[in-house]
Amino acid sequence: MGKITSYLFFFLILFFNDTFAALQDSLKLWFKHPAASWNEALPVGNGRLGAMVFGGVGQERLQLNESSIWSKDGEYQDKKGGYKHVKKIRGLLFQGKYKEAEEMAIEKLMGERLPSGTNTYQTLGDINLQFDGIDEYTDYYRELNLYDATVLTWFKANGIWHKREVFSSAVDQVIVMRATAGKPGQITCTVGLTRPGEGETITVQDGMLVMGHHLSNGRGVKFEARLKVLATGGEVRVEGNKLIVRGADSMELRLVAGTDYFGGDPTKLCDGHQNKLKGKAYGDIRTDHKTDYQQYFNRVSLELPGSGAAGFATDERIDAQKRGVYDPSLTALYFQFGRYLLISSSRPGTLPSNLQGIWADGLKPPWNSDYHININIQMNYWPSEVTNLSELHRPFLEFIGRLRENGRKTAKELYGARGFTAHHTTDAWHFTTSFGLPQYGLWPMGAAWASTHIWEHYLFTEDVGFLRSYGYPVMREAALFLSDFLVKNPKTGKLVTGPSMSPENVFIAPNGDKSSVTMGPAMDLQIVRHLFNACIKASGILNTDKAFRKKLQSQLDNLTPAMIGSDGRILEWSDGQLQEAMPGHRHISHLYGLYPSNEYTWNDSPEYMKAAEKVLETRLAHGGGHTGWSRAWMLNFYARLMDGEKIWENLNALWAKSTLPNMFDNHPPFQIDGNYGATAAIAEMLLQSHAGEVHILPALPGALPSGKVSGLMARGGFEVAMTWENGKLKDVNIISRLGNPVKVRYGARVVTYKLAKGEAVSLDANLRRVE
Ligand code: FUC
Repeated sequence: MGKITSYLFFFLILFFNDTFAALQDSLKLWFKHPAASWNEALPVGNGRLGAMVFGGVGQERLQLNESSIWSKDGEYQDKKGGYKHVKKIRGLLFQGKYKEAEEMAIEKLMGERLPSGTNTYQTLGDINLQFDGIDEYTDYYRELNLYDATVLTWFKANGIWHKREVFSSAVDQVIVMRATAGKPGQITCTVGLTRPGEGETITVQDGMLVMGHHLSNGRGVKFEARLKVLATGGEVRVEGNKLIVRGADSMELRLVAGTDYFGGDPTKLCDGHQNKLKGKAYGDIRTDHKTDYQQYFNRVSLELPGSGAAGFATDERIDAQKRGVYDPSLTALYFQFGRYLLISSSRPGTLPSNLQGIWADGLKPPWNSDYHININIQMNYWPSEVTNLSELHRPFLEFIGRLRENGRKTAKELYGARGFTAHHTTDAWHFTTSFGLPQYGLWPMGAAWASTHIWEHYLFTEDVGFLRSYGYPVMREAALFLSDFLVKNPKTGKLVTGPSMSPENVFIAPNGDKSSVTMGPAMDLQIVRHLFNACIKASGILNTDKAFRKKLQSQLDNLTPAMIGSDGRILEWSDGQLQEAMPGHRHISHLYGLYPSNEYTWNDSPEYMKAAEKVLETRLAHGGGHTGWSRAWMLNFYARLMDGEKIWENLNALWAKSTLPNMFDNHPPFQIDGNYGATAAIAEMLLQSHAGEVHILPALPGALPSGKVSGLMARGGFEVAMTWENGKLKDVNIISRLGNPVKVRYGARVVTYKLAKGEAVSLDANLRRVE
């Protein structure tokens, strides 16, 4: 549909159906039909308990998750005595004998999974509802309201309105659904609880549906879920392992769950949740949920006016992107949806947001819905600080520390090194070894990259207590591994990592052999610089570890620099003779120094910025950015390159090619990292702070000429609000949350203001103070 037709359609809807008009809002995902598949269902979550709500009419399904439901069928084992072979493998690599080295690395370093089963995140099960007498319906509408984190379904059946609300409360640790109708006695429903696995027990106890299971024959997680059904009017009775509600005025479902993952007893945990809920009215649960959720969500608002597309259902808007329909306010919706997903899948004390957040169907979701740490889980947390959700970063930061126990053993056994290491992926059981194919598995940099998140968290919060008691010790151990792992390249005398690889790419050696394992890939060296510099600064702040600091500095001084090839691109592998086997590869690892690190800036290293631009051009020319997360990473690169037009182009491509009807990112299949990565990029387009300045509107696309944002955070603890018009800054307000002076940049203009803790400064377009 063209732009003009789109507007016409919008006005027609307004004119003929003001019901829709009343419901439409810029912060709602809404649809005119029930979800036909999981990718159309809508997510709710409290960081731990999640549900995908289908919005069915006669039949409704809530697919449930609990973030610690993990099987444990295999145990990953470090290859014994791997360290004895590292020197030989390095020697072969330095001689350019890549194939030989890789074969030896497979044999001597890559671990095994014993027994061969895979550990995986799994569904908790389904709530199945069969409503009587309401198969025919009209006036259907469903929405996910990002203001109050609630999914609403409503429709008319037999001339009577039906309304259903679903949310997941962090305060009460419960998923609630309430069904009401426009007339008393209209709700008759069979309620079931099911799970696709084998061996679950589903019983009725004290009038509740109770499901329990101990996964992997007692080796995995043990869980219990309880579903209570309350009805006003009518009756509730038990039939087999189902509950039947008959002729009720309203019906309420309350689902609680507990697992032994963090050491508790599932039954007692369920008791605790239920006791807390006893006597608590629906309205109070809902109000508490809303208040709790909004303390996070309301911190940031983003308005991007300019299209009438908010009058279209969300799936129609996403579909319209395939035809290039101009829809600027989709940016704000996508951005706030990303924040919603983080608030709903990562709360203090939970496991981190996994490859699918917490929303995964079945017993074997893609990639086990695990914690890939060669880009994916890091990307999940890119928006956490800048979009003012710093506390929600913690589950990831704490998870990194829990990798230490295994990671120390892996460091020692495989590389003869101190400290801790982890490879490309891990799971809820925190394995750290190298396994699978070298193309992805032989990369000991996962813990190091993840540990830089602790430093980024510090830069935004300056929480010295956290840095001292937890953050620095973790970062230090990750750096200690790298410090031991670095080795001198005999040809150059400079230090490199290795054996390692550039995630998950393949090169062609001069003799035509294809392989992945090498010494000193660019990304490794950029991670070393990021983490070592962070440790040097952190140990200085904490006034500790002088000798270690010196050691890191001397290693940094001697590290192989990132190199630019003869064609003007940053080299992905230090050996300039290696050719790319897949020039459009989805990983763009060698630009780590551009984002998420801050090694390259236009002011300090324009030659690297240009070389990074060239890398992106080539990747895109060969089909790069084809997975959602890859495209989202490109958005962040272009934000750092300050190229607003490329951001807009790639944002449109993300929606057109990699976004599912429910706005979930599409790898394909669904993978949540792209949602988070693009959310971070939208923030980076408006505000950056990695170069010692609070940079206002560094990469605004021409397609977003006017807008308003508040609540974005900058390093140093600055909260920033601003408006812009006709592509130019109008005004900006900066609050110094930590009492730091602010150095603010807009275009070429840079001004510094001294500010007390909590003090705000309002500036005009020339960065002059206004009262
Ligand atoms: C990385 C990527 C894949 C996928 C997987 C979960 O290894 O290379 O594309 O996203 O993680």
